[in-house]
Amino acid sequence: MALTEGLESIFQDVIKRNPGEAEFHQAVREVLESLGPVLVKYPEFAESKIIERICEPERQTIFRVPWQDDRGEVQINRGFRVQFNSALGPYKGGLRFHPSVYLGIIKFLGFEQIFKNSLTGLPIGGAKGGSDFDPKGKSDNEIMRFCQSFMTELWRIIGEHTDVPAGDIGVGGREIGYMFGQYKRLTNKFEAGVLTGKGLVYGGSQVRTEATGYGCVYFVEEMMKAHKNGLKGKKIIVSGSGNVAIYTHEKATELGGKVIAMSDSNGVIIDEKGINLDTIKTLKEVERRRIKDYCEYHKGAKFVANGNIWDLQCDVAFPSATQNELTGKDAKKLIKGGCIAVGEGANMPSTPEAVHTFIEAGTLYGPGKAANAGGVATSGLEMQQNAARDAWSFEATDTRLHSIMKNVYQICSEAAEEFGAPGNMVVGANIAGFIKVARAMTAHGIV
Ligand code: NDP
Ligand code: 2IT
Repeated sequence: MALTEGLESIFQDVIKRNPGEAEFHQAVREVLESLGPVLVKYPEFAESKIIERICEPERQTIFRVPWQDDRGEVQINRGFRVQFNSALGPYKGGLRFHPSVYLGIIKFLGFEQIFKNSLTGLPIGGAKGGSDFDPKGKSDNEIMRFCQSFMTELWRIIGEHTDVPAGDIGVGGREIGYMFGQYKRLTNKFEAGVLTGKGLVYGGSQVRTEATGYGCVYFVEEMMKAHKNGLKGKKIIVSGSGNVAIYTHEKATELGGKVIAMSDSNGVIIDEKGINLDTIKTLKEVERRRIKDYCEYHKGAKFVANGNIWDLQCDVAFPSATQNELTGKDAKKLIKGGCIAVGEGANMPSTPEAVHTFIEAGTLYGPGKAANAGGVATSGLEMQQNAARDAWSFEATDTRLHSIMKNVYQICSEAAEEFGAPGNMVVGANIAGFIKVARAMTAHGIV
C-alpha cells in the first residue's frame, strides 16, 4: 500500500537511520500505512512530529554476556534491551533468547509492543529485549549461568517503576526464575514487580502462563461472534508448540474446536483425531523434546519433516511460532481451503503480502498486536497484584483477561469504523493503539 507523501518521507528516514533492520522497517511501515487518516483528523500530531519521535527508541542498551558452558569453555553472547516508549507507563515487554536475535528483531518487537500495550488499557509503555543465546540443547546449569550473567548487566536499567521484562521465545518460567533470583541478589531487594511471568510461589500471577493463548482465542471468538459464528466444531491449526501454541490449543478445544496440526522448527505433526495436548505438554514443557516424538505415543499421527503447516486445510488458523512464518502464498492456500479466521498468537507472523491477502478476501484477521495482547495484559495484572502484595484466584484473573480482550476487540472495531475501514482490525489496532500514546506524548511536551 502506498503511503502519503509525508509518511513516505518519515519511512525513508527510518530506513536510512536503521540500516539492515528489515523486520523493524516492516513493522514501522505497517503502522504508518494506517495513520494517514489520523493525521488528517489530528494535524497537531504531525506538527509536533509524534510519529518521528515514536519511531526512535527512547533508549537502547547492548551488552556482552559471557558465561561458561559445562565443559568450562567460555561463551560470549550479546544482550539487548530497547526501551522504546514510556508515555503510558514503565517500559514493558518480553525477553527473547533465540540465535536469530539481533537489534532489528528486538526493535520490531519493541515498536509493536508500544501499540499492543496501549490497546490493553493498562498503564504500560513499550520495550523488548533478549539475546542471540540458543537455549536448545543446553543443560539446566548452563541456562542458569547464562541467565545470571544476562541479569548481571540488565539489572542496572530495569525496576518495577522503570522497566519490567517478561518472557518471549526461549524465555519461560525457568528463565524468569533464574533472572529474578539474580536481580534479588544484586539489589538486595525482593522487588516482585520487576519481572512478570514469575512462578506462583514467589509472586507470579494465575493465568499468566495461559494468558497469550487464551487471550488470542478470546479475541478470535469476538471476531467470529460479530459474524454469528464461533469456534465450536471448527477444524483448527496452530503453528508452533511453545507457550502460546499450547494454551491456544487448550482454550480453542475447550470452546469446541479441534486442533489437527501443530509444529516446531523441525516439522509438522498432523493428527486428524485431534492433537492430544497432554502429550504436547509433557514433550515440550517437561521433557523439552522435539515434536516429532509425538508420533511415538499416537500411532495414527503423522510427522512431516520440514513441512509447511499452511499446506493443510482448516477453518481457523493460529500462527503462534515466529515472525514472517506465513507468506502471501500460504494465505491464498488457506483461504482456498476454507479458512475463515486467523488469530495471530505470534508477533508479525504474516508477511505484508499475507496480511493484504487476508484483508482483501474478508478473512476475519486478528493482527498480533491486538490478538496476542492477553499475555502482556496479564503481566499488567501481575504488576497490580505485586503492587498490592496480593494474589488473585485463577477465575478472577481469567475474568479480567477475558474482559480486557473483549475491550481490545471493541476499541479496534470502533477505530476501524471511525476511520473508514470497518472490520479491518489492522487499521483499528494501529489507530486505536497510536492515538492514546500520541495524546500522552502531546501532554508531556517535547520529550
Ligand atoms: P516458545 O519459545 O515457548 O515457543 C516458540 C515456538 O515457536 C516453538 O515451537 C518453536 O520451535 C517455534 N519457533 C520459534 N522460532 C522459530 C523459527 N525461527 N522457525 C520455526 N519455528 C520457530 O515461545 P512463545 O510461545 O512464548 O512465543 C511464540 C510467539 O508468540 C513469538 O512470536 C512471541 O513473540 C509471541 N508472543 C509471546 C507471548 C508470551 O507471552 N510468551 C506474548 C505475545 C506474543 P522450536 O522449539 O523448534 O524452536
Ligand atoms: O510479545 C509480548 O507481548 C510478550 N512477549 C509478553 C510481554 C510481557 O511483558 O508480558
